Amino acid sequence: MRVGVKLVLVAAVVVAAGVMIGFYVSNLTTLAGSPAYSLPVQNVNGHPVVNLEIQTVAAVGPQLSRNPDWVSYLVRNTSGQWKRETVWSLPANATVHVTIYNFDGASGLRNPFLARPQGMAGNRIMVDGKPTDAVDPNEASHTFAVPALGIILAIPGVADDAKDQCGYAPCPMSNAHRTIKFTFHTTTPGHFRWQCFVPCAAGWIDGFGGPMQTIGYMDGFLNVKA
Ligand SMILES: [Cu+2]
Repeated sequence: MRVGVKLVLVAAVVVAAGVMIGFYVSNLTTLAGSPAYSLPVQNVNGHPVVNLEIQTVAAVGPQLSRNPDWVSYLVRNTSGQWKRETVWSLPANATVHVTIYNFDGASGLRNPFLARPQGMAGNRIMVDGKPTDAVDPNEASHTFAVPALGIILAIPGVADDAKDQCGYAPCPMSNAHRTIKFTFHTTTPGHFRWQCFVPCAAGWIDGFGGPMQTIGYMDGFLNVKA
């Protein structure tokens, strides 16, 4: 084959691969896999306040997903039901009180720097009622991070030998869990990605496939609206 023909073929393959990767990424980074949930907003002296309740689970279960063994985040709606919806609509310039109930064991952080909570009020979190400004990196199950807002925190896991561990989600509060609380503030309107940075997707290459890269499990968005 002539060199010119080879070059044209290589260029065509590179362009086709680029277009396919583009479609793949745009599909993953839009609302694929998760409907949006608008959190109820309270008005406290003219200031919007939102309570966000989340649970993190080792296995999402057949009731909530056709991938029952995938690790996941769930949100509690106003009727008290846990939903696999990770795109959350919030008002701008609001105070957001977050409670995370973690029912999953530890996977550990690859980057111990992420063990120091940052970007929330006071740069600290409450872990089982205790104020904490550094989590043991080996204890982390997941992180909740909103890179564009500078928010990152590690979620400590349930001990391996804990009793009454959750099988499939939604997990009842009677199952072993850790409780993490913190407050952050939204500012300008925008579409902000949030995600877990712990390679927690068991059975996938380096723990980063499947639920780690699919909106509706370990990733989502904050739709901050004016
Ligand atoms: Cu995770």
